[in-house]
Amino acid sequence: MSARQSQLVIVANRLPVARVKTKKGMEWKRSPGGLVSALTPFVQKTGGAWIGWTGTTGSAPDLFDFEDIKLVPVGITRGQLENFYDGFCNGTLWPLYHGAVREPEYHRSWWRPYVAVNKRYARMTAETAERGATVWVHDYHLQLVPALLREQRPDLHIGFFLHIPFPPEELFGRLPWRRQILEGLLGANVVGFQTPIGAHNFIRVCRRYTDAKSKAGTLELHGRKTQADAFPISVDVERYASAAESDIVTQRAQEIREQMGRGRRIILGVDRLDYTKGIDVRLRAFSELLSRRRQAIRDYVLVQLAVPSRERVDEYRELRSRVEELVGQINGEFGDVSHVPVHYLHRGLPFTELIALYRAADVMLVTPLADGMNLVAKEYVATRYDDTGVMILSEFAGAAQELKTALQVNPHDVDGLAETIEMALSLPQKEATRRMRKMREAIGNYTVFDWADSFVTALSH
Ligand code: ADQ
Repeated sequence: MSARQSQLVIVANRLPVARVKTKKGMEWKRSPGGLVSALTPFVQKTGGAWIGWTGTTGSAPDLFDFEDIKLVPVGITRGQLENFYDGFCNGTLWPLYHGAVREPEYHRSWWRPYVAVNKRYARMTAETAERGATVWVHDYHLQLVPALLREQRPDLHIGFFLHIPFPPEELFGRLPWRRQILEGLLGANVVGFQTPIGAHNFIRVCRRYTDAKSKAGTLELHGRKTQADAFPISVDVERYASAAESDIVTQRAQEIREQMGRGRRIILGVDRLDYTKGIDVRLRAFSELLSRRRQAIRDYVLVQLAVPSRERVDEYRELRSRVEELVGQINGEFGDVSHVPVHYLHRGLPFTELIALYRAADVMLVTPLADGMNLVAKEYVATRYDDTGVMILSEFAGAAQELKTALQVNPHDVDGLAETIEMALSLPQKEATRRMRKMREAIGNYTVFDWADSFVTALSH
């Protein structure tokens, strides 16, 4: 065992840092994103460790300290990247857990590397955790780690949180390795989900496919107990709200409005370019709206941001082509030299630019076909400090459980979505304010820090 062990260990697919090129050469920089900023203070406070992949294949660098966190890099080979990550994680689990919106593929040649990589993470965690330490494992890439770790280190408090939906029995039951996955998760003391539905689905399949018995949210297998519960993730509400009120963002939002055309209504979509996010259906709905309201074409503009994602996977390359073709069709059919109906950006934006867009948008379109939570929905609400703006939200995003006064839609229904966009654009101000105020109350002061706190507290009981 290593001489420097830790009292709190985070285990995630990725490390909270990435190697980036700077003027001084290659340097490690903290990765953007809510999860990293939520967990960092916890780990720092306890002098804890974070185990994860660096994002590049080949041999892993030695462990190193970064901002008071001990980082333990896990090496992934090119073959594992193809079979474990692109294959089993993103070709089997991702579509299956998202309601099989794409057909999941089941290959034994993907499963074996999944087991091997999970074993490597478990071994490295066992070497890193102090006696009686708390270990928090994240997401669908590492579902076997809790039981593998428990075998080696029964003294640990092990928690697992799933960031994506946990599917219902009729879907989960298709997985050839369903029992192994469930027994893997049941190695944890606490298994957390984004919504109560996820926890409920998990308890049901454990009763059906394992020998576990359940009572009031607790499962018992071989005399060991696992609590299954919902811990909805949130955002750093204060950070978004104060950025939204800053002069620089206010000015930039005003500029965006002017550039888009004075008086024009701005509709915004912000997503990772993923087939679960419903970007293509959304574009078809916008096209439908324009064809119904030809006299008002110049009144609206749709801004769609799409962060590049999983570009090695065929499905994702095809999705990109389909989305870009649809954008081209809409602009070709409804645009003219002085008006472009869809502005499409295929890249990540700096934080202040993103917030300025949230502030400039009259209508926010969040229409995933399935989504664990969807942080974009909560980010938009957090930036509406003046209760302005309207949000259209998919019934199938975890966020819909909390943001009940959003205009909720079935994201598969092109006509319904076109009608809801029209309704959003003509919603009386008073009604829009009432709805947004309720959403802001729903998020309230429950931040991503409270989320992390409540999970760690549940784990320490
Ligand atoms: P994701 O599927 O990645 O997360 P989401 O929750 O929407 O989805 O988070 C996306 C993040 O990327 C947001 O913070 C957003 O601001 C940012 N982003 C998107 N487009 C951007 C752009 N063009 N420029 C800059 N930033 C951009 C998974 C699950 C979700 C769950 C989260 C957290 O799929 O359901 O909410 O984990 O648990």
